[in-house]
Amino acid sequence: AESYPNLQRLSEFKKLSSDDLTFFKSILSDSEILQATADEDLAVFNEDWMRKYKGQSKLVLRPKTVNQISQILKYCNDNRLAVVPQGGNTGLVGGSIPVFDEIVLSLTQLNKIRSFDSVSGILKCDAGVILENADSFLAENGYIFPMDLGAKGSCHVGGIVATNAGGLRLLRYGSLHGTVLGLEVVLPDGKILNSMDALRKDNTGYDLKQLFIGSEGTIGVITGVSILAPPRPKAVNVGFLGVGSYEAVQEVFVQAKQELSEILSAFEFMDLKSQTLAKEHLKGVSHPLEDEYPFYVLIETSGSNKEHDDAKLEAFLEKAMENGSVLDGVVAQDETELRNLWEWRESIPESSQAGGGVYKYDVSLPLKELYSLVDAANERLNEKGLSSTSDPTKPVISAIGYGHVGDGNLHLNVAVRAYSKEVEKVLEPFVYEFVSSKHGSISAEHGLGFQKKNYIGYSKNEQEIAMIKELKNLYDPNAILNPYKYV
Ligand code: FAD
Ligand code: 2HG
Ligand code: ZN
Repeated sequence: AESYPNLQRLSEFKKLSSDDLTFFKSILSDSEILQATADEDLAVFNEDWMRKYKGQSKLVLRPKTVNQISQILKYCNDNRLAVVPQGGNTGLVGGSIPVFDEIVLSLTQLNKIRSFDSVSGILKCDAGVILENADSFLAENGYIFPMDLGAKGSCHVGGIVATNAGGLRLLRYGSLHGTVLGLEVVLPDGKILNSMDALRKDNTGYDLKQLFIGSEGTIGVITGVSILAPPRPKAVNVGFLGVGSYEAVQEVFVQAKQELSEILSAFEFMDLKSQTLAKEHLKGVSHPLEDEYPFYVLIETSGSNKEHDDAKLEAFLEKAMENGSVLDGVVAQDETELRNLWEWRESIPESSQAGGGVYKYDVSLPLKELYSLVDAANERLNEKGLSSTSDPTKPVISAIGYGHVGDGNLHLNVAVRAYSKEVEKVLEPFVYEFVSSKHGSISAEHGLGFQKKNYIGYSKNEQEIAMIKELKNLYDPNAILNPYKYV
């Protein structure tokens, strides 16, 4: 993990004292306070999922009530103690962990379902509910959580809202800016903003909750979420297709939209190199397609009538194979096969860092040029002589591309044998300049966090950045929330 030689701890932040601990002990029980000791360095809370960033917090608070969170923030604000809100710590931009000695405010123990309305489909829950648990609860009631992602077993409902995560179903259910109907947020001064009413329609002035969706813990701590859940589809199909070129991926996408229209629920693409890494990682599991193809597409349909959906999918595949845009393909015959096909897509983030480390770029680009960034990155790494799949003296293993084609969102992962400044300097700001020149976004879904703190200017103009800073100053004038990150 990285150290930060060019970054100074801000002296205006107070260092933790025994008085502070006395206060926290007065409002929290022993199990809600974790302190660093000689044998406990709190690594789980100090280090990120990629093992790329590492903080030095000596204190983790895990309150069970909103009221405790309000008291904690008020105290920290009055005493200028810096705080990092943390959910499941699966974020991929170094935003969820401290940089220096900030207190970690973990939401893990604020984890109750509050209510569910089975007529409207509106779920109200604490921010610390794990996404998979929320979805299992909804499944029991015939509903589905309107977003899904590979980290579902660890990430929190509050965490995905704080990052405005996109995920695998955005194509179908839209972004959290639409599905989140209400939030409860504790502001840095301890005030509780209750905006949990959860109305589909409410045009009475500014839509305040939107400010917190995607704010990455910089302006308030989300404690409650109201979200609109759609009915759980009765029929789900998944197909895994081999495709000859990126042009053909686009053709398949257009055909899928036309032929499958309302039942299309995911359209993901992967390049060959991503599958090569996944094969190494999923040792022993056989790949869905026998032959290799330059690109693969995972397509999912979700509907209410299995026969109808099967017929549509079959007709689409027949056409696509006839006109040559799809070269080969399999369709899952049961739940196990379906999960297995998804595994070849969902395990890529893990596979790409299994060799030692990974530089991740998560960008929006015009669909036509989505893959051009992967080609450009590979060209640049090769030019500099940094990349080889077989030569262990080269820092880079390979640069792979995959992602949510349906949303115009590419994931470029540069798999490395170890994190190195040399590789990072070759990739940054190169990648951000490339994306900006094509009028894309340097973060489609993972956020800016720590990784992209100096690069916001590639995607936001001066006036936008000034307004972001004004909002931050207004609500967090002491800047105690998630410092050293993008604001
Ligand atoms: P954390 O990682 O703990 O925190 C993320 C940020 O939110 C931090 O800045 C933190 O300070 C803040 N935060 C967390 N909780 C709160 C809160 N209650 N109040 C205020 N601020 C808070 N992302 C996608 O968009 N799409 C994907 O498909 C996707 N797939 C992934 C797959 C894997 C295997 C992994 C590891 C990550 C993936 N991600 C994906 C990244 C994604 O950002 C996170 O998984 C998720 O959104 C973070 O939730 P979390 O609870 O772990 O939050
Ligand atoms: C995904 O779509 C996630 O799998 C993670 O957003 C992407 O690891 C990545 O770069
Ligand atoms: Zn993604």
